[in-house]
Amino acid sequence: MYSLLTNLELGATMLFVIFSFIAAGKASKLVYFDTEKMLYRKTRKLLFWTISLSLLAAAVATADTMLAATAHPLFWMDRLLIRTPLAILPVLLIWIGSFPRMRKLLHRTHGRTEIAPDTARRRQASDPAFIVPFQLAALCAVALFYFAFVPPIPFRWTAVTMPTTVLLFIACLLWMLQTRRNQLAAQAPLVYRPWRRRLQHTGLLLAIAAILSIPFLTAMESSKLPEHLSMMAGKADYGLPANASQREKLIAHQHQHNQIAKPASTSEGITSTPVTELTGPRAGEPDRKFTLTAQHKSITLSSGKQLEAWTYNGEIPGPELRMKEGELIEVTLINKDIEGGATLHWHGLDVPNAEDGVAGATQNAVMPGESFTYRFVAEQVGTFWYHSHQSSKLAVEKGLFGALIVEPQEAAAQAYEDITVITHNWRGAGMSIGADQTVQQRAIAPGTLVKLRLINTDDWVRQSYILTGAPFKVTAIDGTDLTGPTELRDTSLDLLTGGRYDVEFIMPEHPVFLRVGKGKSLGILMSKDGSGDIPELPATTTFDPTHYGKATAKAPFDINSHFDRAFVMILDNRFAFYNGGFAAYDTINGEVFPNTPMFVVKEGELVKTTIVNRSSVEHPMHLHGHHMLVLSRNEEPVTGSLWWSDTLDVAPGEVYEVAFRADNPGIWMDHCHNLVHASAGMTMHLMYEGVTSPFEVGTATHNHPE
Ligand SMILES: [Cu+2]
Repeated sequence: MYSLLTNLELGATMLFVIFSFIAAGKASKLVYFDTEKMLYRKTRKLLFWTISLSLLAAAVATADTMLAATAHPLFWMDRLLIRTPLAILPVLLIWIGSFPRMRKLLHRTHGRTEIAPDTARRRQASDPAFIVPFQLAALCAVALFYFAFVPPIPFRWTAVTMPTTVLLFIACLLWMLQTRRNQLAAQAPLVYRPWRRRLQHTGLLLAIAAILSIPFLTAMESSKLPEHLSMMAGKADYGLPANASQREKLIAHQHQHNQIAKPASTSEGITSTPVTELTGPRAGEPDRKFTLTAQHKSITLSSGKQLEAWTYNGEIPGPELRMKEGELIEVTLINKDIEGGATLHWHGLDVPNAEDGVAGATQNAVMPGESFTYRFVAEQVGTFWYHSHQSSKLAVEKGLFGALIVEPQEAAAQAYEDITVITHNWRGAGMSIGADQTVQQRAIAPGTLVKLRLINTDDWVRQSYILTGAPFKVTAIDGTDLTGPTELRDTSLDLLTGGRYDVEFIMPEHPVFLRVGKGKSLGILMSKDGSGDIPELPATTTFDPTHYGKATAKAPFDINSHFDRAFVMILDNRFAFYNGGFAAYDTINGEVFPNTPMFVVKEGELVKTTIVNRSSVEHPMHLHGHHMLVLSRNEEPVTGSLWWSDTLDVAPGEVYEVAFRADNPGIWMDHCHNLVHASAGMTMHLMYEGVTSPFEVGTATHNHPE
């Protein structure tokens, strides 16, 4: 519904821009026609444009009103209060000002022949009250277009008043020009000189372009990432505490520290802790050791396609790291020859901050010839993955990732077949499960419990996984077990980048097929002997975690809890400047990095975030170091099993309320895991008060986390 209404509104806006310009041009030219017959004909045609503009304005208003009736205010505030009036007002003026004059002129020129319009007709045909409403419609259409692509959300007065002032100024100017023309027309017939008019228009456009180019080029230049930039220097957002007196205190605090250029050790009694001290256990013999060597390698996929990959240990994906709950893990990263550097980030594992592997925030990128050792205790049981968080878009695309599985300490009551399904889109070579681009065949004895661990590592693909041939349960989301999962059939499990589902089923006598995508060419065929026919694709519905399973575990907090901070994260798409470029970017709270907000929290606080996706595409929002409890979607509380997420699929038009306990101090990235978005600035971070980082990003450093 949201996409339908916003697309309707946008389509109507575009047509309104085109139609209003045509109508304004036609209205302005009326005075130049040298016979009354022509004047009659051309005036009558304006009726068509009037009705068309009215219908388009009505479409904009209807779409906006319907949004207002169905969606959260952040989706429609600007639309209903700014864009609808911009479409409706000029059309009303046309009906009030132009239409009666148009009728009068038609009445006076009806049935006339080739005679030249007299003074009275010329005055009527250039009356400002007749012509300017059409010109105003074109002007408002430009403003409508502007507000559609540079929405003033989060609301800022200047973002609305400045363009409106310019609009009013130009409207006055148009009125003066038309009054002048009206006076001239009264004196003598005006001669239409197309070349002169074109020259005038071109000159005017060039002058406007020249004037606008100054702030435009300045903004483009100043958007370039600096040589050195500390992650601690950001636009601090302290959220809004529920308690009023606390809120006042925080607002005062906010004014004081609007730009945190120095360590955010701001509150009384908080001492500063560098990220480098927030490590896992440094001493003690590890229970498990891994070494991952980042290196270039030519790889042949199962389809025979060749890849120049970036690998860990020469494998794509990198080796699966399996460990047991509670073990002390030591992983040494060696960078053999990845020129741009590499790191290791444990996606979904809430490790101590210094082990999080984000270049420029928690460590420096590991350059060729260098190494770095990560140590952490594997505390969460479940399905995770690791990847480089240095130039992550390119690194993940090229192969610097792998699965990470934490098994429970005690062996499961029932033995099970454990299959990791890590899917990836190799650029130029297509989709695969690991390096496998064909159907895998596995022999599994009937009666066996099978666990599939689905991991989507793609950039920018909503991947669907469909299991046919057996009823199944979704037992975990993002590495966290669900309680009381119920059986599902004909259900598509869709994951955005970074998300994971664990699925379990009992192997029947007949074949079972896990389909990756909708075709038959990629998937896993499981049967008694590994052979058999691939079942046809049934009609499916998409799995919805908001009302799945049974609530058996008590939530540590819920939608009615008292939250110490409440943040709002608005995802949108708008024209913006980023690192010396100007384009339509995916934004957080109207900005791209480094102007995105930095959510500041104190250790121990209970934090709620409302995530609103106003954009036209989905965003898998990934918070490092914490799991978010999903409280509600579209203002409807989540029921059933508790749903903890680290990579939340936020579709266009959706509003999620999520909450977490700030129990893992550090500087934590919070970004869209469509890495193409993240690398274009859709990234921000969560900052604990008192935590400092000696690391920097910027063009003069090696650190480029996305
Ligand atoms: Cu995104």
